[in-house]
Amino acid sequence: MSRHHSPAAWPLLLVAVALFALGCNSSTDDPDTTNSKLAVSAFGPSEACVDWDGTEIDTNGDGTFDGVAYTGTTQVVSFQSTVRGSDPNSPWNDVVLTECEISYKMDFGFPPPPRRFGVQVAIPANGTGSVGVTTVDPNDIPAFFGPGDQGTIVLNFYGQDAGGHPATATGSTRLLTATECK
Ligand SMILES: [Ca+2]
Repeated sequence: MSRHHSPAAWPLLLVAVALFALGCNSSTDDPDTTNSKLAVSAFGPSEACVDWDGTEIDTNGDGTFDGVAYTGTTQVVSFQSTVRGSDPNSPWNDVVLTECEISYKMDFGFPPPPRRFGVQVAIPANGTGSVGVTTVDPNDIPAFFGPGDQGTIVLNFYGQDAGGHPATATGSTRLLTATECK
């Protein structure tokens, strides 16, 4: 480091440092997160229909119904990547999501507990991806869902891009209940 900077050079140096700091702090070039912004673009089906009363079943094969089976809801979640920054199509911006956390907000009454589980979905830079997710666990239905219940299912996905930077995506879908779901 030179000891011979003239005082007149300091203002220029300060401007350079300030510009550098701005560049680091802007959302376009944050080195700690991926440049691939992930949107949840669709749910298929668009809503989670919970068959709250289940289906009567014959568990012991004697020809009469003696139990109830519940079917959870599965939805395909689609993602869209939009890469920001200077090198939009770099494969370093390809993302793999590996974890999903689901929480529930019921309009009335108690929600089922949150769930966290592994997923595997690749979303190329500026591309799309999709994954099937069990949005309502069948084991939660008898305890938490009844006629007319409605709510919102919130899904948080976690993963990283090819450069190891954390990546996230968040989406939500409506939950409704019925005695018959398609
Ligand atoms: Ca039913």
